[in-house]
Amino acid sequence: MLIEKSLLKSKIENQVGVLFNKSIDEANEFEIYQGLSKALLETISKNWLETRKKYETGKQAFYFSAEFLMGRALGNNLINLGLDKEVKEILKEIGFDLNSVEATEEDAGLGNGGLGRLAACFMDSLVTLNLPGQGYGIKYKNGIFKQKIVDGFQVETPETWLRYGDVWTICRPCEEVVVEFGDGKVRAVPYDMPVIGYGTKNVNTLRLWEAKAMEELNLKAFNDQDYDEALKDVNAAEDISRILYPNDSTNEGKKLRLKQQYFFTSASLQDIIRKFKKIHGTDFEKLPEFVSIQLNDTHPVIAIPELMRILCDVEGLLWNDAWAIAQKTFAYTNHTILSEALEKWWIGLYEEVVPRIFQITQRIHFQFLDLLEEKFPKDKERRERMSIIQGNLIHMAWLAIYGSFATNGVAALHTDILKHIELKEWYELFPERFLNKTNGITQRRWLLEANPELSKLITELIGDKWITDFSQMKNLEKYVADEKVTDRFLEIKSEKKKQLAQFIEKTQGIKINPDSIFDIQIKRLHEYKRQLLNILHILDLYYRLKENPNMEIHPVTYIFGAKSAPGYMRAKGTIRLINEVAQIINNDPEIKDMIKVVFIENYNVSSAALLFPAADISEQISTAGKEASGTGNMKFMINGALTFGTLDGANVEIVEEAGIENNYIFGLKVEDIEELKKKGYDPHVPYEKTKGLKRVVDALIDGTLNDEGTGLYKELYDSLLKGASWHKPDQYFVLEDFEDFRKTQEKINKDFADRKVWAKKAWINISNGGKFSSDRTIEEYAKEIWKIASQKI
Ligand code: 26W
Repeated sequence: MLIEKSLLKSKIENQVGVLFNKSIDEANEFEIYQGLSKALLETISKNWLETRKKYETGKQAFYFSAEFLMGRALGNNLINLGLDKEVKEILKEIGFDLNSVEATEEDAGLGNGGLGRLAACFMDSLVTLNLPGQGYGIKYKNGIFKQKIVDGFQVETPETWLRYGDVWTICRPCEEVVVEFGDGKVRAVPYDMPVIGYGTKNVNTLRLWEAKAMEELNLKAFNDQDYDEALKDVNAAEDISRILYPNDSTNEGKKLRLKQQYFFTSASLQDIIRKFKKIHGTDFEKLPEFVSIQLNDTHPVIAIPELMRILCDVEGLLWNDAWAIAQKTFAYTNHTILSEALEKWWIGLYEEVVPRIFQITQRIHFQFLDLLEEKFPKDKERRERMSIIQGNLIHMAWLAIYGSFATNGVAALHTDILKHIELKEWYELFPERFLNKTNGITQRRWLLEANPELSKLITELIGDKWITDFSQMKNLEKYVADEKVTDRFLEIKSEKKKQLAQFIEKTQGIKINPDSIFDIQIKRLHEYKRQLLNILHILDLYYRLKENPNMEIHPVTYIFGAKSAPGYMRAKGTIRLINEVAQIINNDPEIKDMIKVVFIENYNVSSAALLFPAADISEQISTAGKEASGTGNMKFMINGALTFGTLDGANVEIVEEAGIENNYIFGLKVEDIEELKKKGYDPHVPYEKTKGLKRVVDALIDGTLNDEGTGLYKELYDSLLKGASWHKPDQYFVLEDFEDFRKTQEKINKDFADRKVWAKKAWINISNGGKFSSDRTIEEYAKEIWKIASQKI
């Protein structure tokens, strides 16, 4: 064991004393949380240091990401350290409940959605596999906003996880660096967060940078009593790490965002180079032998010209030598094909913010044009399509592919679409650079921690190896015909549903029936994810029940959780719509609780941990071709929910593993959509001919529903039937897919009644989830991209 129980207990007492000058009986839950966390930090501190030393001399991978959606640390760390039972007992002895203590921790919400949470799962897998891998990101003072629902509308309020500091991070002033912008310099101060692995002594590091002004105060202005002026530079510098951009769908092209990107990538590279030089001197050709840098989407791609700057301007290398090094050091992951999300920077802004980097980017651009000319002489159109700088815009994805040795998509279908459609010409040019790395999730947080009841059953049946080797899950499959086992699964599911129902009643005052079907859609709100399709269907079901009160259905609870980008009006309109429909249905006595609709306020990592285990149905209904992978789909699957979805992203691989007959697949496929587009899609056709569809679509504008004069519902209506200057009507095929959606929902509703058959399907899904561990994903990155091997301390 890592530490004796009695010793840990005294450490906690001691830390509460040091931090708050209180005795245990005076402390409150939050103070216990902090004292306990510091005691754990103390306990792992030697191992952390030893891990760092061990990694120093060999090859390391660095994950550059603008987002790390870590959620809470305490519960996860306790489980990974194997101390959860002991600590529960210790806290009980001193009069505290571990769950309540854990609940006082704020989520570290340093991410928007899938991309940020993936980075967090990767951190967990890297350390559990003892791999020398470190994360680099930004220590945002405010993470993703807190969502309040007021009269059905989303209202954003600031998130303040750092209000009382963060006990888990430690500051390292001696490793501070300076980052230079066109308009001056700022200090980048590193904060390290330990990443604790399961069943290993290794402790990895997530390094987050905080921006600080060169001078803490302009004293002269202060003495002249000009207080605004005195703090002007301080605020301007600190603005850089003040807030996470709450957007995961459109490239905003904002100056501050570009500053953030350059800030953390420059600081991280300076850090890496300094450490490299300490061991290897100025032998920079060796850099790719010791360093691999993964660029998490285009957000950190400015690192490529920045490394060129460091190697050429600071270290004095020749351009061509530096370029060869850079290209062998970087690898790039693409997470989306939505063109509005592909980052392009206006050259005027880029030049103003980072003038030297602009010159370097231009040189890379011209060098690339030479390469194109060589490979495709006189092909002017190709050159125009593939130029890194096009007109006034710098294409960061193009820069990424050219400046790296590997480009990967995040699910098989997604990578195929990149290779053969979106990035076709790039694939033609560099076929060897394109790879697939299907995403995964950590079973430690999403099964072991989130669903201890199911975890216990699994361990009883197949032992506990699955916790670090998820392919073991396949051994569960032989119990599919064992009704004692599948009945226990049903009991556990029912227990998790009760727990969620309690949470919903406590936090939102809505009573739901734990015996109803829990049909859950939780993810960022976006048109392509089609929450609108889901809610229109619910409204249709409601109308049909009103018309025909004798209609036989199994009671069903539809649960949504989603944040919308603050400026994304259609997404906000959809949230309002869901809440209004919920109001209508939940308060209609005629419905007699046959349907309930719940919108979970402020969906985040912590509430996700309650939602996934309680689901019967996992809604994964994006327009085919649009969801790069999805990772929520995997969290549902391993908790025994059946996928109701389109053949999109990783859904394809989920049904490949678990069988299409054990899930519910509906709707247009990628090829169908291509064909329909060619033929010419007119949404008025399904609107008119699909029974009941017109009624629910018209409800948006005929006075049935009321958006308080905001025009939000009219906007939704128009998006479906009129289109807009930038898109055709119903670009996400909501109306075309409606009929099949409804038919498949009806089938689900019928099938649910046969509990035994349903349990078998769920069990087969659980047994075949092995592929979707981020351990598997990380092993692939480690072997095929980073070329790193485990280094156990
Ligand atoms: C520039 C604004 C912006 C910010 C973030 C645009 C796009 C993004 C991300 C690409 C959004 C994102 O989270 N993408 C998701 O990445 C997951 C992890 O690979 C995938 O599972 C999801 O399908 C993908 O939408």
